[in-house]
This record gives sequence, structure tokens and C-alpha cells, in this order.
Amino acid sequence: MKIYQTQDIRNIALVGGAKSGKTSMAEAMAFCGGLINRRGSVDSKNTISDYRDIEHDRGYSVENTLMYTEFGGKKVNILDVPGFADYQGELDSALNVVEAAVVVVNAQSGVEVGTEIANRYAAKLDTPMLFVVNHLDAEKANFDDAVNQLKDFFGGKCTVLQFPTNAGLGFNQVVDIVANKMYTFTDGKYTEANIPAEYADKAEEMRMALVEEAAAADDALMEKYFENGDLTAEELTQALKLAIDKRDLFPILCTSAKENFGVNRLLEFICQNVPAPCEVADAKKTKGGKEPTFASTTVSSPKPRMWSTPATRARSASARCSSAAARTVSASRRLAPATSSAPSSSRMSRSTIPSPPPRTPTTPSARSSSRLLSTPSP
Ligand SMILES: Nc1nc2c(ncn2[C@@H]2O[C@H](COP(=O)(O)OP(=O)(O)OP(=O)(O)O)[C@@H](O)[C@H]2O)c(=O)[nH]1
Ligand SMILES: [Mg+2]
Repeated sequence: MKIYQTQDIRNIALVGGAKSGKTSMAEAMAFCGGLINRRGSVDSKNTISDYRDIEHDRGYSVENTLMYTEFGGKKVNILDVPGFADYQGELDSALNVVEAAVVVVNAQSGVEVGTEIANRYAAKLDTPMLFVVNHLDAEKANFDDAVNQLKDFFGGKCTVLQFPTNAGLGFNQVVDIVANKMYTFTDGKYTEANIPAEYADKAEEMRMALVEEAAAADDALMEKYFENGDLTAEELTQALKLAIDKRDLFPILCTSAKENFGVNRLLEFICQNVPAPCEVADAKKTKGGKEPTFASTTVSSPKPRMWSTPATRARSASARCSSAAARTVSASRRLAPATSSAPSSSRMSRSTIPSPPPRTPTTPSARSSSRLLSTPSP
């Protein structure tokens, strides 16, 4: 068996909303690494990852699958995590043993419940996160909408590193701001060219914004940026890696897992910018020069979110009216003498609902001891 040095290992989890394309992405990654010479598909029930009978019956992932691929001399361990909220436990255990969460987002539906849940667990465990806008070949793909939603939900740390030039049917091209190139994809491969004039200004503007944001991750790089007004390609890579490690920046990349477009570039990016297991401690120490404490990392309950469509807005308005009416009725009942008693079940207050057992906080040592995926150095 081939032995890898720890610095040549990357551990990632593919997480995100149900049906966003995580299993298809894992399959494409295995293909790009040459582990398989024919890509299976979820619809044909022949992917490496969704191999269990129950997954064939249901057509979606039910348990975490551990698989790997090889890319550029690195071994990338991949955990394909189910997206349905019923399997949140799988997400928790996966994010405990990886150095980065690759959050797959469907370009047609943008941020979904599964995206939010993934973000919450990654924040709890202080796991670096990158977003991949997938399904870009689909008819209703809308990259800009997906990016705006990511920024609305997860803040300004979400930074576009690639944008598609032809999202929707026929998608096969992206402008890559870090490489300063335009990539044209075929199944598992790409050709690169200079950025065409029509996208040059947009790419340059985004690159300068990226440089400024990434430089903020390190004082020395920030000084260089102030001195020269820019960073070299090497310095930008260094700044980007630090910013990702410290969760100061969440990159956004582009793919179509179904067509296997952009997945090889994504793997390249992961190998360059996701810390190896042995680099994590160093990266974390840079947080104010101290080891991070995980004492305050409790999972908060998901905030109920009202999806803002005209129909839901109308429903919520009518719900508000009826609850106001109910409050008026109950107030008038309290004033009137009691004539009948309501069934006891209807009086059950929230406080009678048993609260879930407290979570054990994850400590850095627990994280490192549970990091089973890394192959020990010889
Ligand atoms: N058009 C298009 N379809 C895709 C893409 N990626 C995945 N699909 C399709 O989307 C469906 C769901 O894909 P999966 O790979 O199973 O998605 P998943 O995120 O693993 O789903 P869960 O396991 O339920 O969380 C399948 O029918 C795929 O063929 C893509 O990039 N473009
Ligand atoms: Mg799946």
C-alpha cells in the first residue's frame, strides 16, 4: 500500500443541502484522481459512495461514506455526508475528523436548510469552509443569486474566486480570479486561456477585493499589501490559505458535478489551500497567538426561517392576525370567571418538554485524537 506523508494528506467532508450533488461530486473526484475509469451516477445507482441497498432504494445518501482520491501527489480523504436533516448526526461526526467542510450549494435553489445546518456545525467545530456552487449546467442555474444568498446568510466572508461565463445549459467555462485565467472544461480536464477583454475589468476588480480580504489574515502580508498595493501570486496563495484556515474567508467556486466540470480545479484548490492534518495546530495558533478554546462551542437551535415568497408572506401575516386574535380571546377568558376547564393536554406548556442532554464540548485534543483519517508518517 502506498504510504503518504502527513503533509500530503487532505481530509474533507462534502456537506450541504439534500440533492445538491455531493455524491456526484465524490464520484467525479474519484474519476479525476484516476481511481475509477468510468463515472457512475446516483440515478443509475452505481456510485462508489451510495452503495448501500437502502441508498439504492431511496435514491439518496443515508450514511457517511469514506472514500479517497489522489491528486497532484496528495491523498484526499473524502467523507460524503447525507444532506437530509434526518441524518444530522452523520454531519457532526464527519466534521469532527476533517480539516475543511466543502459545502455544496445547488445553483438552482441557493441556500437551503441543509446549507444552514452545515454552516452551523462547521462554525461550532471551527472548521474551515468553502462553498461550491454546483448544478451550474442546469437550465435554471443562477450563480449571482446563489452568491447573493450565501452573502446574505453567511456574511461578507463569502468571497467569489471563480465565476461562470455561461451558467445554464451548455455551461463549461469559468473565470478563475486566483489563477487569473479562464478555464474551459471537458469531462475531468480543462484548458486554460487568458481572461477575455469583456471579463477582464470584472475579474481585476474582484481580484483586488480578494487580495485585500486575504491580506488581512496576516500582519506581514497586510504591510506588503499597503507598501505595494498588491500581492504576488505566491503571497496571495499564502494569504488565502491562512484566511481559509482561520475562517476569515469562505471561498466560492463553481462546478457541475454531473458533467464533471470544475471538479479537477476544485481538487487542485483543496490540495493547495486546505491545511494538512499536521498544519492545523499551527494555523489555529495564529488566532491571537493562542490555542483556540472550544468551551463556548455549543450548537444553538436552528433559527426558524420564513422563506420569503408572496405566498409565505401572506400566510405569516394571516397567522399573525389569528394569533393576535387568540391572545385577545385568552385575555378575555382570564378576565371572565372560569366555567369549564380545558383538556390537560392543551395546557402543556413549553417548559414541560424535556430538554435534550447537554453536548460535550469538543476540545482540540479530542479533535486530534479523533482524526483517524490521517495516515501516520513512516
Ligand atoms: N444538472 C445537474 N444535476 C446534478 C449535478 N450534480 C448532481 N446532480 C443530480 O442531482 C441529483 C442528486 O445528486 P446527488 O449527488 O445524489 O446529491 P447529494 O447531495 O449527494 O444528495 P443527498 O445524498 O440526498 O444529500 C442526482 O439526480 C444527480 O444526477 C449537477 O452538477 N448538474
Ligand atoms: Mg448523497
